Amino acid sequence: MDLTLWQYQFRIIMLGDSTVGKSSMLKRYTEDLFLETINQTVGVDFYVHFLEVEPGVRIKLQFWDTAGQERFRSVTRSYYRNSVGGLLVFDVANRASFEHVHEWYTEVCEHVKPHTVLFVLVGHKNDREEAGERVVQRAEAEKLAAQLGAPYVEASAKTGHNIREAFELLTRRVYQGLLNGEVQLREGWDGVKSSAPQTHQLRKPQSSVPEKPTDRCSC
Ligand SMILES: Nc1nc2c(ncn2[C@@H]2O[C@H](COP(=O)(O)OP(=O)(O)OP(=O)(O)O)[C@@H](O)[C@H]2O)c(=O)[nH]1
Ligand SMILES: [Mg+2]
Repeated sequence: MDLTLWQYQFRIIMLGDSTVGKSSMLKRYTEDLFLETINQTVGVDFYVHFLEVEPGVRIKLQFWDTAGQERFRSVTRSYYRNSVGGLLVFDVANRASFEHVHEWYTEVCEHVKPHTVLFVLVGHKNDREEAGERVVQRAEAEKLAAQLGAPYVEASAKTGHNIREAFELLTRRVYQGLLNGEVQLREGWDGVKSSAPQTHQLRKPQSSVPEKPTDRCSC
């Protein structure tokens, strides 16, 4: 099988304060690597990964890894519009990063109108709980996720816990959105691309996740 073949391309954006571990999550997911010392992202970095969401349906995931630092905001903003999915990341041992999640969410929603972005909220670095460093409790994160209409996952790039699950949850959410019409292919919008728009028919997935009312972007 030609590994470069894909039926759909999804553009996914990584969002959250500097040092919450966005680049580390992508490194773990795409290369299964973790670096204790990793350069802060300057502007935006780019990663690619392929995922088969059901037999015969291969998705090319294009990740925009944005810099969390405020001084890069004008650059990173220009990537919001052509994203179909966003991972909203905070560090469970950094309360400020949790408090800023709503700002990241609002900022993206305002810039993508009339499109919508589907989100997953990630409580990252949950390995820090063992050292007694957790300051954001799961219950409050779940409450925020429900307000944002996003599923919540706790993960760690350091241990690898739930990293694949977080990315796949978002990918499947977008794919499900394509099947049920919540996400649509549009001229002049690069959030989702199809390799064969005229011929490929969207099929029902073999096991579809039932949509909850909270699974919708509320912006
Ligand atoms: N304990 C722990 N540390 C982590 C984890 N993931 C990343 N780190 C560390 O956190 C620091 C910041 O990680 P980055 O991946 O660069 O964070 P970022 O969100 O990409 O930061 P910006 O590029 O500035 O926006 C690095 O020292 C990583 O080694 C994790 O799961 N657990
Ligand atoms: Mg980074």
